Amino acid sequence: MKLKITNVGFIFALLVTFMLAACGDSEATESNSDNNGKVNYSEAVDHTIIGIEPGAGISVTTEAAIEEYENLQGWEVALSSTGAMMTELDNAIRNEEPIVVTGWNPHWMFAAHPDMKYLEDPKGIYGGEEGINSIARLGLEEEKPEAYKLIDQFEWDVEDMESIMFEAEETGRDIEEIAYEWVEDNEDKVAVWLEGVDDVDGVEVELVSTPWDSERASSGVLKAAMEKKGFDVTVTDVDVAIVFESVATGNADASAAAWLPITHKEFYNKHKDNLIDLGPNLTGAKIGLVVPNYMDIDSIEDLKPKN
Ligand code: PBE
Repeated sequence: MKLKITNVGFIFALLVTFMLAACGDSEATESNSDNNGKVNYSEAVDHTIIGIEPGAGISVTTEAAIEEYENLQGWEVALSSTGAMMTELDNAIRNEEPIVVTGWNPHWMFAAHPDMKYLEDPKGIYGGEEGINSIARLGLEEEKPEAYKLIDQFEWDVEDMESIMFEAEETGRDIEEIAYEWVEDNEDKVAVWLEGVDDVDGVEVELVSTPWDSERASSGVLKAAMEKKGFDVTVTDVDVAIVFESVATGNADASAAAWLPITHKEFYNKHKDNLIDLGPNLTGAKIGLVVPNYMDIDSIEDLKPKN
């Protein structure tokens, strides 16, 4: 008898411990549970995707995704800046909280947080493999053939671009400065871009680019390579819409910042008859919705509508 009471007491104590643990676990988990007892991540993130700058291609694409996926009914994308998104991502991951962000490669976000995944995109809204293309204005080939040739021959790899982005992120130094050094340190690769291009004497070239690290790196190396041949290169960072518009109107000579076929599709389609697509200067880029691995979902379709 005595033994039995002791057992009951012990079990009771265990139960209390479990109950306390369960309560302390998190109120959010409990109130966000659906019928299966699984966490409803959609409620937990307030049906909001954390995005970047309003002018970005990935922001436009995410608005399209919200339209196209029925299960994203009532969702919103919070647009602010890449820096703000990275801060929210850092905080969420530090606290193991759910978060859905707009993500892309090349970028250092996956180096900073390797335990993240792209959500599957069965409707293909974000596309598969993206390229970063160079585009030129009509008439550039005739008017500045050496510039056109060099820009057309500019091509490098994801790893090259990332090495510059990572170094800038780690050291806090200017991407443009590191891009110059990269050109000095990678003579063989740069020689291919310069092949058959005659020296010029201060021919001015206006490049337009976007303010993301990836494009600051590519425009930086292209500028440094062109300067080796005697070009006088200006790089101006503008919104994606202005990149396409200024090349199409001839206000800029060229850009190495066109993410295609998906990310900048809208801007490209609007202006494609008035510019020359020189094809990819980099292949193997990617965009999509990204979540930390501790979120137990795999697909955009696993998210739940707001109702
Ligand atoms: N990005 C990075 C940009 C282009 C470079 C994917 C954030 C975008 O337009 O979405």
